[in-house]
Amino acid sequence: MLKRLLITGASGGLGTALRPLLAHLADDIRVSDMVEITDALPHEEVVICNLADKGAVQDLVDGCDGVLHFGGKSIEGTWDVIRTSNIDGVVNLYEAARKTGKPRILFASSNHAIGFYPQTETLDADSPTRPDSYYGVSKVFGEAIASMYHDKFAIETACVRIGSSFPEPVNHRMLSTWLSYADFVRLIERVFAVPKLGCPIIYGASANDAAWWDNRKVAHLGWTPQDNSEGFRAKLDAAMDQPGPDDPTVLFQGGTFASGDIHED
Ligand code: 15L
Repeated sequence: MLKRLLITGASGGLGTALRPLLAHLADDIRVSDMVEITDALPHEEVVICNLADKGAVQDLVDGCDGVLHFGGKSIEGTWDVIRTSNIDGVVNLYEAARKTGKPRILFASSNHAIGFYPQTETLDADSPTRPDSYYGVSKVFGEAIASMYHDKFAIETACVRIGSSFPEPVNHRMLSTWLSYADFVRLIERVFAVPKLGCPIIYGASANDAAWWDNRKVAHLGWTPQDNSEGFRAKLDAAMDQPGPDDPTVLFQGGTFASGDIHED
């Protein structure tokens, strides 16, 4: 059990959905975001913090032995925005980790680190990255920072390439990428429980029949996802047309992030 778990990006989609399910992980939970946290739970200590502010991030991480790093920009943006939140932000986090108690970290990477692969390919932890956007590039960078701080300073990180973590899949692509909240919580539990974590690349998807990703190289974590998107297929078929063969949502693993244009300032 952790003494103090820090959850960054606490007001974002994942932070908001998962926080009520994580109270059992630590004696104390510190939640942070750059915007107000309006739904803080009684057991949560709230710290408002901009990840681009190096000094503030050091104070934020100090005293924590675990970090769930959901903070930063979670979709494509201009380079200025991505650089500030996802490049500077992640460096500030790891510098703070190095200078404080070297907490174990779960880094919310993304399928957009490999989003340019065709949906016909199965990937595993050793597949080279193929980012589909500035956002995807920033996730590759975050994984590289995690790797360097592991090799140099023994800070352990689970780099989770999250697929689509929502209450249910909302389009046909998500039949392959869906990660249920319950399976994500099971993964978080394993990441902080396993005696030796290292710095593995983990694909964050449920046990979907339509899977593209193979997690056998991280079997030592003992994570067994239990949900399957297949139960939602009939509902999706009834709600929308199947996309055509040239649609980016059936060509690329990252879907429309791969076909999207550069976001200019
Ligand atoms: C992500 O990385 C995003 O944060 C999320 O909003 C979804 O777009 C997800 O990927 C996805 O690919 O479905």
